[in-house]
Amino acid sequence: MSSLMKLIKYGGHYMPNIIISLVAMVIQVVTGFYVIRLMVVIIDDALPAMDTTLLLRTGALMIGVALIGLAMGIVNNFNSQKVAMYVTADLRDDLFEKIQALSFTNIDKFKTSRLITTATNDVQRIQQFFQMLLRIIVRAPLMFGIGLYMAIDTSRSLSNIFFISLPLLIITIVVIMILAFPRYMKVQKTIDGLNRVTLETANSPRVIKSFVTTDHENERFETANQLFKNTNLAAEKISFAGEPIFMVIFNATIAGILFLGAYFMDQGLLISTVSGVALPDVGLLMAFNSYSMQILFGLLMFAMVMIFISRALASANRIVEVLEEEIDLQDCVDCIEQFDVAGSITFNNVSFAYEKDGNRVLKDISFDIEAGQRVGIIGSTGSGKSSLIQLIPRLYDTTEGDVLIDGVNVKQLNIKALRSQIGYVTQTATIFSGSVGTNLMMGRPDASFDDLERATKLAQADDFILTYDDLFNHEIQQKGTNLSGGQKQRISLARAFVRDPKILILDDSTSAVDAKSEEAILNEIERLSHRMTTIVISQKISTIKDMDKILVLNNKGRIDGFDTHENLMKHSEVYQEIALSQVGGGVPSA
Ligand code: DGT
Ligand code: MG
Repeated sequence: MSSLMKLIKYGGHYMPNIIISLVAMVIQVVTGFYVIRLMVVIIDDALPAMDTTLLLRTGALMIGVALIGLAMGIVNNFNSQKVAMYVTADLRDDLFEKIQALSFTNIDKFKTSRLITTATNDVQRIQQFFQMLLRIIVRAPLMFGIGLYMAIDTSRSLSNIFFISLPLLIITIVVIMILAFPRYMKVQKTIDGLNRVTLETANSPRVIKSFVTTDHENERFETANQLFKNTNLAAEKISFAGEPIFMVIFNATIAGILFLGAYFMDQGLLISTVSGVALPDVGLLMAFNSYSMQILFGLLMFAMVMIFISRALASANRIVEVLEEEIDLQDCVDCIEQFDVAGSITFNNVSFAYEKDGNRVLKDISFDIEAGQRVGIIGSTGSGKSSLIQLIPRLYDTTEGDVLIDGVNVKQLNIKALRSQIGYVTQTATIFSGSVGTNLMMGRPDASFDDLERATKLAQADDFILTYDDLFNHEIQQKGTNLSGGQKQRISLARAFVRDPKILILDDSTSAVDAKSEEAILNEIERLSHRMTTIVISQKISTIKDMDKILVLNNKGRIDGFDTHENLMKHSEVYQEIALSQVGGGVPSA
């Protein structure tokens, strides 16, 4: 419940709307009761005395009061919708901000599909909850409370019926609440499963179609979909079952009131005397009946609120869990905020595991790179090359040991300032929808046209970008689907060059680029080496053999050598093996 309370606090910014909404609701409820009173006047006073003036006056008043009730209902509805929309928009903003701040370890823990469900579906449930809350939460107890008071005031003897019906209704509500909550919690989890399959399928349509695994994907989706349907049904069944039970108790109460009323009248009770004539007090019975309906409707609404609360509670828990997740990769308290990276990099006995107590993918790694050096990294797939370089911009923290830049531990540097001086081109080129320009300017938002032109030339991306009529305004589709693999790589390379970084890290970033362009890129890097330190990961010896030094990782996540091509050919078994396997691939022997 505390998680829901935390979200309710989001309503604080919209107090005026909440107050208007609640006041309108109170007036609406009061008008409902006033209409009943007016009805009693008509039945008990106007009709028996055939007082047409009173009848018309009271009738007109009834219509007026009912219209006020209607208007207040609209005011309440409008304001509660507004508050619900605004609150959830704020909540979504906060969630999005938080998700962006999460470290990779945090994201691995939650899983992407879960974060998507939380940012969309869970927030949607909170929106529904807010709408319900402002429309019903005050109305239900008011209808119940005033109704009960008026009913008892009208007839104590008839009120005895509530000793049976109210406990029955309350027990039903509590049981539904207890049964529904855990089921709704499960429903949200199965939506995560659905999202996971949908995400994977939508992300890789080409793989699925070319491997003709559509049937397999359909099956996976079907399973997830069935699970969702069944879990949802199990939860909804509880709410469905509640409805007829309520209606039975509801109708039985009304029948009981009429029966008791008739019985009392038969016994000579509930008689009123109009103009000296003793008549059954029909007005009283009708009024009592109407108050009872208000009481029962109040409870029914309360039951609905409970169902919405149990749904919202499941979602609120999930939202608050994300909002309160401790980001495990934090800026230090006394960080060095402003610094200019010169470019030397040191690893001191670094070990690294992706999960706490998980497998070490890097073990006891130590090396020094001087500022301005060009360093190649090679090793078999899965040897830990990508893992290693991600520690430099501090995308992950080391499990043991330290990474130093210019002799300072990266943990003591302001993360943003550190990352802004590193150009990191990831192994899979990630391109965003927008234009070529917006993609490049992610490297540096204040980049000029000349900067973009220079960077595209360095990345050998000018040959295709300059053929576009609209140059940097050229539209890129989502995930860069209208670009070839090599074009995507060159745009992401250019994005790093735009930044004019002090440390440039290329993770297999020229794998899809033709040999001529790759050579040109490497030549540019050599030309710029006085300005930046460069680390180039590659599977190909031909790409890195001319680097100042080459770091060789073995398949146990340890360093097998850190030397020049010539020396490694003499001393590193792993390097020799790789070289041997690539003979004929343009690798001259040492
Ligand atoms: P590559 O790109 O195929 O040549 O391989 P490397 O050398 O870049 O390997 P790397 O660093 O991606 O992976 C090393 C090990 O770490 C491998 O066993 C897979 C595992 N690993 C990689 N990324 C993640 C991750 O995000 N989470 C977890 N739990 N494990 C990961
Ligand atoms: Mg890799």
